Amino acid sequence: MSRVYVIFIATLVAFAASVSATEYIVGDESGWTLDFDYQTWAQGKRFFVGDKLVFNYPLGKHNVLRVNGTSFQQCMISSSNDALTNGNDVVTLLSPGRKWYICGVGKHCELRNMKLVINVESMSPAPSPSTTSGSSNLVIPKTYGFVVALIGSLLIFLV
Ligand SMILES: *[C@@H]1O[C@H](CO)[C@@H](O)[C@H](O)[C@H]1NC(C)=O
Ligand SMILES: [Cu+2]
Repeated sequence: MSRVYVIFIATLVAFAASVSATEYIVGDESGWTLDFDYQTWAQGKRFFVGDKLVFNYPLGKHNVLRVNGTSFQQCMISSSNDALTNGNDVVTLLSPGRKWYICGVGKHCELRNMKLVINVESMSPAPSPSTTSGSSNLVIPKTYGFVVALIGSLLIFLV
């Protein structure tokens, strides 16, 4: 009986860890584009350390700059900002706190609303190294992982 219990717990932990990091497609189907309301998009979402933001846009049309709050307000681009430019840019949220992202092309930030601010929370299970490939566009909610873990564990328990 105790062996089954150990398997139950191990399965729970393994499943939860493997699917708990959420990948957010910024702007969903619209992607990273002009005149999209990214503040409304971010509303109601909870971002945790280990989650990822994916910025999708046609190569060369836009870019992604991680900036501080001041630069965000003023849409100020400095040469010290490393731009992400490949059109399918994956940003892993590595630390808690406010994170600011703007587009550095033309006046997209100032005039076309290409700016996103989010708050990253620290509470999260450690992301599994196997989920860092960034090739998947699947958004897997945390609750789904838990349900899968629960069902998987129950199956083992019943066998
Ligand atoms: C914000 O970033 C800009 C541009 O990189 C820099 O000049 C400025 O000093 C930064 N401000 C703060 C408060 O760190
Ligand atoms: Cu842009």
